[in-house]
Amino acid sequence: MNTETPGGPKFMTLERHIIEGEREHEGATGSFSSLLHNLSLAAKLIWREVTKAGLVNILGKTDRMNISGDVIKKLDEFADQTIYKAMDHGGDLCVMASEENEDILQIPDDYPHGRYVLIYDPLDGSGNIDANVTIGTIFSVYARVTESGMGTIEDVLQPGHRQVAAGYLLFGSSMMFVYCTGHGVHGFTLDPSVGEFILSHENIRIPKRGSIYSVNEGNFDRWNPNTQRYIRWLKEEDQATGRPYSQRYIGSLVADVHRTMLYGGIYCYPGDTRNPNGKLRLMYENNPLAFIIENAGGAASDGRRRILDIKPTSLHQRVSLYIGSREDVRTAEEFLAGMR
Ligand code: AHM
Ligand code: MG
Repeated sequence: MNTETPGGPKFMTLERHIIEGEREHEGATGSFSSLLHNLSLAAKLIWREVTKAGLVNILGKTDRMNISGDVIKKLDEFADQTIYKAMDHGGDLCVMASEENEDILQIPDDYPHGRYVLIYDPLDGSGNIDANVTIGTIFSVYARVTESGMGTIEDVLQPGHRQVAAGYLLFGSSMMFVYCTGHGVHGFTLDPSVGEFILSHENIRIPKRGSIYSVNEGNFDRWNPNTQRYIRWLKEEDQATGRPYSQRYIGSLVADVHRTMLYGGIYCYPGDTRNPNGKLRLMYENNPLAFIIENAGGAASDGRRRILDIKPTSLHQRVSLYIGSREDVRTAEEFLAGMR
């Protein structure tokens, strides 16, 4: 999409971008656009709460645990419920799944059931909330595989390459809505004075190789020797290959991957002796971010397979993640295969 006009750059809002994208698809019904529109409303509602978090004592832990055993904080619940409520009535979805819920989430009987499936991590990096560090929401959209009526687990458990869209919201020093429908990755920044997302990062491309690695190195002793050798290699001095790499780790996956996409390099969450498949969830975290990074020219792997080719077996399945610049991910795979 060209944003230049004789009078200067177009004023490209998210709304306009979505509608212009829809016009490029013959036979589009508007359902997909309405889905993205409702998500952008949820984004603003969550951002409003996030900015007030320290003021209204919304923080603090509830005694409920999520399916992965983490204590859920109240802001997670708010984000979870807000997304569900913003999306349940539009007639665009047949089923949803949220990282905070054990089972799939049905659309209420009294609302129409649509063609799409929404999978989301309502508030990723929530361990960072109390420290006012960037957190985010990750989402993934598929077309249903069943014919009609209520969606099923079969509609949800599709491999990542079948995503029709993915994106994330970033609650940082500004609020961003980044999304991809398979035609480039585009980032919009919220202008709070008018309440609109404005195109700020058009067609993001990740560098082929970077000089930053991002991993929780506190787990070093739990990694297998190949993983350890790879991380050690990144830290060795060698001017010819641009090493040592710098290390950055926010501890919010969505923020670490966003930085990796803009600056290049690699984010890793390897399997270890405690979590053989790592910590991150295929459906809620790895697949949507892999779809985005691949569309930005990067790569995402579990160490030996392309993330988007993995056939999911369960809703909360965990998979190791190596994501970022194409050449960095290839180097990681070579180390993990014992080739280097
Ligand atoms: P969550 O906050 O949705 O539970 O996601 C898991 C988070 C990721 O955002 C982050 O990258 C990772 O857990 C950090 O884990 P660790 O503390 O083991 O480094
Ligand atoms: Mg998460």
